[in-house]
Amino acid sequence: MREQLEAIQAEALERISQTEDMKELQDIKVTYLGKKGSLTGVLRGMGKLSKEERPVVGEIANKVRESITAALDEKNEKLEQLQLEEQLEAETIDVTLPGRPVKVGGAHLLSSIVQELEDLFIGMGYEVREGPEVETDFYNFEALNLPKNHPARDMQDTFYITNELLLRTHTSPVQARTMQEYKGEKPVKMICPGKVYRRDTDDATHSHQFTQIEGLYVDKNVRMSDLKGTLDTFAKKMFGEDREIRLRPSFFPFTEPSVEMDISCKVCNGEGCSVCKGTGWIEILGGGMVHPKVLEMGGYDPEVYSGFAFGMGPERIAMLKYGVNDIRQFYTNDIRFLKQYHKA
Ligand code: 2NL
Repeated sequence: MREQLEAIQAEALERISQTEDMKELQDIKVTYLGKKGSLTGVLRGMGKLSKEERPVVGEIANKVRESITAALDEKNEKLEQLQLEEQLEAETIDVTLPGRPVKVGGAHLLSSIVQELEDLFIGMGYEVREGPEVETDFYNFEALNLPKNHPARDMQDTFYITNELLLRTHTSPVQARTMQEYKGEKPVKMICPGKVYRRDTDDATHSHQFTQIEGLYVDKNVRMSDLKGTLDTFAKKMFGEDREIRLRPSFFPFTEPSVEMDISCKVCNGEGCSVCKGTGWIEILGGGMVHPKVLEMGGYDPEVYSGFAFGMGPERIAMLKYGVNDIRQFYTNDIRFLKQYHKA
């Protein structure tokens, strides 16, 4: 029996030393130490041994088991280590490899300009307010001193939805709504940016939908000089400290008196060129002192309150500032156009 045990031990250790495979190692363990394994088989036969032989053979058997178990454990550990090293090798990442570039979008030129204008007026104490694009005839026209059949309504060819509902032709209804909301109880100092609609045929300078920003300041003792100072500050911040402004008399139904503002041409510095059509001046916006009837309809007593208002088109501002020559560029989304104005 001793030879038998020693043979089993030798065979098992040999097989363990030969294998390089975890699964095979597991099989070897079962073959020798398992319930139906060869060592187990020999141990079962120990019952037939004499009383004297039994402890001697038992001790040998234990030693054999221990040595096989130790060899199995050692090999197992070695194979696990090997496997780990292989895995680490295979999964190595090169942290010095440059990353794949991520494509980042950017704001539309028009959005950037509107943002810039908002920041500028917020800096002068204005609040930014928005309102509906589908408006009532009342807020778009009546409240702005444009009663039904008023000839000036023709100036703004309107998209009507019903007799009373329309697409707003300017952002002024937001201001009319704000005055009503404030009930003549506190000053109004606001700008309202947003989309407006007019029944125009699209070409290089017209779009049936465009953007407007209007400003309104209503308080006690607001004067024309306040409007001039505000517009001068705006012009210099937007177009450069070296710009001059001038106000020309004009007409709007909702302001009296009304003005249009020009800035001195940056291209020729007032000398006259093709951009300013030889005049040295470029028209930027319109404005004036809020008409007493508009104040009254907004709930402000024109004997106590006065105000100024102005309106401009961000598309026009952007076209002048960046030399864009076709308003349709803002809406046709040619990526080559849009990309030029993405800040880094
Ligand atoms: C232009 C001219 C203007 C206004 C807008 C206004 C609003 C209220 C009362 C009085 Cl609530 N006026 N807005 C006034 C004058 C001119 O816009 O050329 N815009 C592109």
